Amino acid sequence: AVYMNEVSRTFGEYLLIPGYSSVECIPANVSLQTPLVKFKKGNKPPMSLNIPMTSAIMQSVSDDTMAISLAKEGGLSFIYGSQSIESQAQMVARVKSYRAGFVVSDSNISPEDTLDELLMLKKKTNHSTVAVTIDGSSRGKLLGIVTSRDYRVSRMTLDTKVKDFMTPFEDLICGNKDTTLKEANNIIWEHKLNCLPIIDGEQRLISMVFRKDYNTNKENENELIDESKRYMVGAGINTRDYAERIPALLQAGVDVLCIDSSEGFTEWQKIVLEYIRKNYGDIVKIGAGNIVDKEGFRFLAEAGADFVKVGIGGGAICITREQKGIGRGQATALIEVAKARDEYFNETGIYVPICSDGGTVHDYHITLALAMGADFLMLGRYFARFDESPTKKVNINGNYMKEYWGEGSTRAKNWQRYDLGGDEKLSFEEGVDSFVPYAGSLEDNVGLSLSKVRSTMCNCGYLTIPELQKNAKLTLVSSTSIVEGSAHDVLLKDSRQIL
Ligand code: MZP
Repeated sequence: AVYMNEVSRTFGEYLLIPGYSSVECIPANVSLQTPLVKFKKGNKPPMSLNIPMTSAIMQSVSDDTMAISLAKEGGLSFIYGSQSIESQAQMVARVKSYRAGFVVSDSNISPEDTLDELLMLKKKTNHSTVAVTIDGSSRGKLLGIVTSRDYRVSRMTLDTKVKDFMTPFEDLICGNKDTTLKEANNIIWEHKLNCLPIIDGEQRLISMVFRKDYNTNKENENELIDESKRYMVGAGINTRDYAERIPALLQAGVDVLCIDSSEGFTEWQKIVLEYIRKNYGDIVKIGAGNIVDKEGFRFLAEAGADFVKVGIGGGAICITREQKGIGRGQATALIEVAKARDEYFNETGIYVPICSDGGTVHDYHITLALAMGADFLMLGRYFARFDESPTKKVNINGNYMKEYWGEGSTRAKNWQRYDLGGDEKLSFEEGVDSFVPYAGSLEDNVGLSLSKVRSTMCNCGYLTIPELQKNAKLTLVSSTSIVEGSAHDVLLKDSRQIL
């Protein structure tokens, strides 16, 4: 056997040392833009993220609602692959057919409002037509559907009430008052309707969104949009049904794929990467993984991966290390793979971005991962806590929780992610079914986490991720200095834990 002399370490064992900050080094000047896929020296990456965050390829994390919300903040979701090809492709198509726009009003518009009021807004913003929709995240009941035919302004008079130009429930092809937004979107997709659903929550319109062809007066400059103003979205695939799944996802408009596997240093992944290159050349972008050492990185980079995912056994719901005794501390894995990525770049002139996947617990871990060389992160537990994740919010002993389960749990039944060939189904679990504390909206939380990342970068004196990667000074911490680092030797008045 070969013994690795270095101890396998986690993020919690490191801290950043602050450095000199110039007066320009303020959070507002920090850019978090980062490459998503490989590029040649001297060229610009063909795809980048505006913030270094992607959401995990998991049933309990990444559906179309999550994808739209995260793209609005500048990150990217990989829609989970442990579902039928058809339903995964539908989720992708829904993200792609969602029109990037802006919210004019959050609460003041009701079905009693007249078209006149809508037209006033239209005039103010110099737009030709309007569509009304919720801001993407609610799973409320459907009130009605407006088709493009119905919302043409010329058909309406100034005193038409909003509710009068909603298609009545009875006229819906297969929806009714209890149809959820998800089901409505299915109807729209299935019948190729050019329309946006009007949904309530409380039987009221919640927001108005102007469609992509309008000028916007409130834009999030981070929004992750390709040229036609559609949000970018990724999707997970497996090494079994890829030849059927990939064409369906591409047809639905997916921007980037990722082979989703608990252990990716395999010939199976090479076969899928070769399939992509043979059939689609370099046009289709695909990530691979997960690996935890330099050999794994090199294997996938040489096989043609557009990015490589790092991390085995560090996920919050993961019990792979306990069950099988494989894995590596996330920090140690990342540091070694980042070095291998840089060596590969020096040798070949090709930069293959790496993604730190799993084990991010505190916001400062995001900055540490970037400093250790990650180009972006993939997070599961983090996003599972938000309104936008697809799971139930439940009240447990007075506290709200969201469900979060692993892809290796019997609940997910994602055998493809774990099997090693043959016909055997999973014989033991590698993941758990759990709750995580409910934390509110994605927008608020991502905003807060990234403000911490930006201010730490400024404390260290860096305005970009590449500068941080190149120059960061990191130190190991002893267990007693960890104690020193949180409130100590005082009696807390408020004992709530701040995560
Ligand atoms: P975390 O952000 O919750 O700590 O970790 C999320 C990552 O854990 C996922 O992106 C995936 O790589 C990994 N994962 C998902 N399911 C399991 C499992 O059931 C798992 N073991 O390890």
